[in-house]
Amino acid sequence: MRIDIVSVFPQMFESPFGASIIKRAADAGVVEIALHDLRDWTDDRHRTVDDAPYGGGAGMVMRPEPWFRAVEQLQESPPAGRVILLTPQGRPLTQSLVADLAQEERLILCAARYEGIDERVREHLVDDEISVGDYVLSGGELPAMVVVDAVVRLLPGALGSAESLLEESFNDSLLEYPHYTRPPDFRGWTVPPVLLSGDHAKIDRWRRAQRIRRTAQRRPDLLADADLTPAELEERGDPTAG
Ligand code: 9D3
Repeated sequence: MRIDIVSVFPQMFESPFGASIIKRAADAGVVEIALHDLRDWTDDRHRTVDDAPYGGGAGMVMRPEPWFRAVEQLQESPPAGRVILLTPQGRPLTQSLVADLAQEERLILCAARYEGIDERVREHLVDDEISVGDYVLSGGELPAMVVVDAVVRLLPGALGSAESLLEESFNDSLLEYPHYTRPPDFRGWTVPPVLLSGDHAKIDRWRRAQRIRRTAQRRPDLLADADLTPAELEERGDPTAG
């Protein structure tokens, strides 16, 4: 996959992308990431990317011209990219959207700053608008990094094979079971005896029960999508179960 990122702060991406899985994936040729400075597509001496809002009001609005010039120039070289604007008004990023993005040959991520972006960019340049959650950040750069991290780890060859196997078994809408390692007694806090029993069927049952319990307690919204057996639904007291 090729990923182009357009931002007035392209340097923000360098350190996170120079470490961890994204670096490994780039080194392995799984992904190619190109950073672009939006100001390179301005035409005035001050490389201005914003202007006052029509209709008045506080704050500045990002001008349309640099965005159109940037994205149209990037699109001149194939393959065509899916153009994504990171914005608080976008559709929430979920693992299913991430999996969908991971199918693309190329993404063009637009990370904006300032109070807003000229509406014509959304209407006529962008294919998708994505938000990473209902809290206020100061720009689209961190959200773009979140999208890149979540997508790249799904690309074939990005994870080690052990990690890839784990990935498959965890896409079932349940939270993880509790993990323990040595020592068996740390400051008087002991490891659940079942994990030391060597009875793997019993351990599997315990972990499964822990996952369901934990999901019900912390993220009941996820349970609706979880693949529970009729017996597990019965235990949860679901009146629609078996
Ligand atoms: C304080 C300004 N807000 C007025 C209601 C609007 C606003 C504009 C720009 C709020 C945040 C931002 C910058 N954020 C993003 O560009 C952004 C974002 C976010 O803030 N939260 C979650 N996902 C995203 S994706 C892009």
